[in-house]
This record gives sequence, C-alpha cells and structure tokens, in this order.
Amino acid sequence: MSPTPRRLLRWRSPLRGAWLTSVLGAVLLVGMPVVILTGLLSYIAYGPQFGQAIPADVGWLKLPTFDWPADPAWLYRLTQGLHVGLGLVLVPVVLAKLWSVIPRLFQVPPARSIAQLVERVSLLMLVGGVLFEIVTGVLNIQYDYIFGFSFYTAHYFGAWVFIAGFVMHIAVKIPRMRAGLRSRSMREVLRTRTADTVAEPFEPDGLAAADPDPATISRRGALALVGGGAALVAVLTAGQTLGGWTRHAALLLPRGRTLGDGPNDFQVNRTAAAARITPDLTGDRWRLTLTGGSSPVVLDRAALTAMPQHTAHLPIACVEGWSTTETWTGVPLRDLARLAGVPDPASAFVQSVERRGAFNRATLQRNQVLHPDALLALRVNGADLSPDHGFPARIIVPALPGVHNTKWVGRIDFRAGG
Ligand SMILES: Nc1nc2c(c(=O)[nH]1)N[C@H]1C(S)=C(S)[C@@H](COP(=O)(O)O)O[C@H]1N2
Ligand SMILES: [Mo]
Repeated sequence: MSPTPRRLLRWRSPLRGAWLTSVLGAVLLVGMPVVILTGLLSYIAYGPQFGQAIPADVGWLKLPTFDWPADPAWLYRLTQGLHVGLGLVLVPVVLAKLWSVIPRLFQVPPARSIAQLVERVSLLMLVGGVLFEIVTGVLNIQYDYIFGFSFYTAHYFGAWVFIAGFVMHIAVKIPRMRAGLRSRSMREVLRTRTADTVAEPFEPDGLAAADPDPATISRRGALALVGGGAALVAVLTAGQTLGGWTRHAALLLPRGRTLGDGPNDFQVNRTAAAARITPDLTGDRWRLTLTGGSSPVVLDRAALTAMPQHTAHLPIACVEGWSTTETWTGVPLRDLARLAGVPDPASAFVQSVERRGAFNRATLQRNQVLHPDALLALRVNGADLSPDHGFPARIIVPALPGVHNTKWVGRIDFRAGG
C-alpha cells in the first residue's frame, strides 16, 4: 500500500466524503440543466437569424434557431428569470460542492495517466467554467457592461466550456454519485445530531479525511447551511422578477428597490440622459418614419395619437433577470405595417433617435410585428411615456427580450419577404 497522500491528511472535516458530495452533485444535476437551457434559449430569443444575438458569429457552436414565440407574453420573463434567479440560488450549492471535493482539486501530481489527464482537463473546464459564468453573470447584473470585452461573448463561450466539462463530468461520475447517495440514508442523516456524527470511512482515492477531526456540525446542519444560503439568495433576488411586496426584500436589486407609485415609476435600464436624448430629438420636431412600401410615410405624434389605440398589459423582461409588467397604450405595429404598405412583413427593423449605444436598434420577427398586442407604445399606465421610458414612442412586444423594446423610436423599416 502506498502511504496516505498528504492532501488527505490536510483536509480533516469528517463530513467530507462520497455522500455529501453526491447529494450536492444531485442538486446540481437537476438545477444546472435548467440554467443552461434557459441561457441558450435567451441567445435564441435575441434573434440570431438577424445577426443580433451576441456574439453574432459563433462558428460551429451555432444553435438551431427558431422564431421566438410572442405567446405567452411572460415567456422570456419566465426563462430569463429562471436563468438568473436559479443561477444565483445555486451559487451556494456550487461553493459547497467545491468545498466538498477540495482535496481532489489540488491533487499532486495532477495526473498519472492519459485517462486521468482527460478527467483533470474536464474538471478544469467544469470548475473554471462555472466560476467564470458566475462572475461574469453577477458583474453584468450589478454593474453595466464594465468589461473591456463583451459580456455576452464571454458568457456565451464560457458557457460552452462549462457545458463540455459538465457533460464529461456527469458521464464519468454518475455511477459514483449513485453509490454515494446509497451509502447513507437521508432519513438517518436528518435525525443525526453533531455529537453522533461520525467521519466517512477513509479510502485512498476518495474524499474522506485520513485523520478526521471530530464533527463541529452535523451533516444535516451542513445541508441546512447550504439550503439556508440558497434560500437567502432567493429572497434577496426573487423580488426583481416577482414584484409586489417581494421587491422590498430584494436587497441585491441593481435597479432601485423602491420606486415611486406614479405611472412611470418603474425600472429604467438606460436613462434619457445617459442615452443623450435631448428635447430637440423628441420634441415637436420629432417624426416617425415608416419605410418598406413604395414611399416613406412620415408621422408626427399627433398623427399617431389620432390612430386607433390599443392597450395591453405586458412585461419588460431584461436579460439581467429583472422584469416588470405595466399597462401600455399605443398603435399596434401591424397597423403601422399596413400604413407603410407592407401588411405582411417578414421582419421590421426599428431604429431609435439615440445615436450611439449598442441597443439603439432591433429587428423584430414577423410574429412579433403581427401580434395584436405588439405596440408602438405612446403611453404607460394612463400617462404619456416619460423621457426615461422612451417618449415619444417605444416598442413593446409580448415575450420580447427587454433589450429589443427600443425606446425613442424614430424609424421603422418593414421588410417584405425572404
Ligand atoms: N434606444 C434604446 N432603447 C432601449 C435601451 C437602450 O439602451 N436604448 N435599453 C433596452 C433594455 S436593455 C431594456 S431592458 C429596456 C428597459 O426599458 P425601461 O428602461 O423602460 O425599463 O429598454 C430597452 N430599450
Ligand atoms: Mo435589458
């Protein structure tokens, strides 16, 4: 027998072992695919077919794209709320899982065979990938786009590194996880106090300590700690999607926890000032230009308010995970398409009067233009749009990612066919 590796002498928690790691692994095995899938769906919702998903060119990592539905209206609110919300809630579980396998993370030498080397590399992709995704995701929520590189590009490619590591890890570890789960009864664990908590049996290639300390917390205590951490994160973040009284608990909310109760008092992603929207751009001289037909149609705000108005209760759901549902009134986009002379457009290209900024334009799919609730909104909650929310007119389309609900619209090009 070889001597006991030093690493197993150094890490002495008696809780560490196959059971705890397997329980945490099982939680991630269920939760992570939801985070991954909703993340990839967000990429598709951005409209890669128009080259407006970021990064636009992903080489052979191209996903099968489809037209993002405009029904139900809360679809993107759900998928992106889950992506960000569940992603954050799982952070304590990820950290606990890393803690539980720490003796094996820093194994020296890192690998003794080709097979082991492959496993180590997949582990590096898994651990590096998940930490990179957490850090970039959280930074994007808490601070706007502070990166020298595109958040989206980093988060997208980082996701694939993580996914590859995750899939390989599952393939290798599933049998071990099942054995680990069977090694203790959960009911037994939940009944065992700290004083009765015994160390896991030592195995040379396992996780358990060779020379364990006495337990300072029971296994059920450890689970409660991780579960409590996840619940705390849930309470601190859920309010940004759920709204109502839960907003007041959402201490981590990046875009203002308490808002007034006026018709325009809800989250603002980018203010008119930040977007350099000045009154000369949006005042009496503002015009909406519709193109795509035989000749452009130019309307002022009075012409728009004179058209039949439609009201819809629709969410804005940002990629950052927050969402808010408001009551919008304006002219249906399909009426504008008809007026422009393109009653059945294949797509519509919307441009803001905002001159710079990555989000001053968006392409909408056919179903997003023709949906009866898809609006060029002029009013919200019974009042004119405020400058921050896009006065004189903004796009609001059911289930559309927030970013494409363009504010301060100046031009819409309805594109026929192909
Ligand atoms: N012209 C323009 N429109 C824009 C943006 C922008 O930066 N410029 N931000 C978008 C983003 S990312 C979101 S989430 C929504 C937020 O709308 P709100 O600020 O009215 O809540 O507006 C979208 N429309
Ligand atoms: Mo957004």
